Amino acid sequence: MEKTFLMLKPDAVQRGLIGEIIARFERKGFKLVGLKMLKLDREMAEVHYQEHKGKPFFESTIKYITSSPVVAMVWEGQNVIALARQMLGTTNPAEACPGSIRGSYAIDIGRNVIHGSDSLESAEREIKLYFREDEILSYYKTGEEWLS
Ligand code: D4T
Repeated sequence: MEKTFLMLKPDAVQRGLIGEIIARFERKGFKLVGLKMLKLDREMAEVHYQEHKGKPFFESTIKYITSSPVVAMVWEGQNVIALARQMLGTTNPAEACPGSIRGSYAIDIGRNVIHGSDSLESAEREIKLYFREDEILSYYKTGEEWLS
């Protein structure tokens, strides 16, 4: 089954949005298979955002993402990578659909509350970056037979 990496950013933690955002993915029908809270150091943040090194927003993004704890998660489900990105909304909350997570809870591109892998390749890379294999669980979740 497909897996994706989602991360609640420092503003989501500080603004008390952890439960509300996790609930959206639970209600959608996805399965939480990995969860940890951590504070990123600069090295880890630079690896996470390596594709943006040298861009004008790189430094501010690193400062923001390392400013406070984050919640790192692995979610599992049919087509979860693309569907989770839809649920997140566009990178810039100013353009995100009002019902999406960024459209509901964020205003500024530099404080967009959540990260989600944008492809199978990045999901695999990001899951490996944050989780050891034994930290990702495989289990039956009640009701999953009603999802497809
Ligand atoms: P992340 O990776 O944080 O989930 O965001 P996205 O996948 O939706 O978007 P991204 O990689 O293009 O951007 C990474 C991160 O940089 C911030 N950013 C981005 C910014 O402050 N200004 C900008 O112009 C862009 C493009 C927001 C997200």
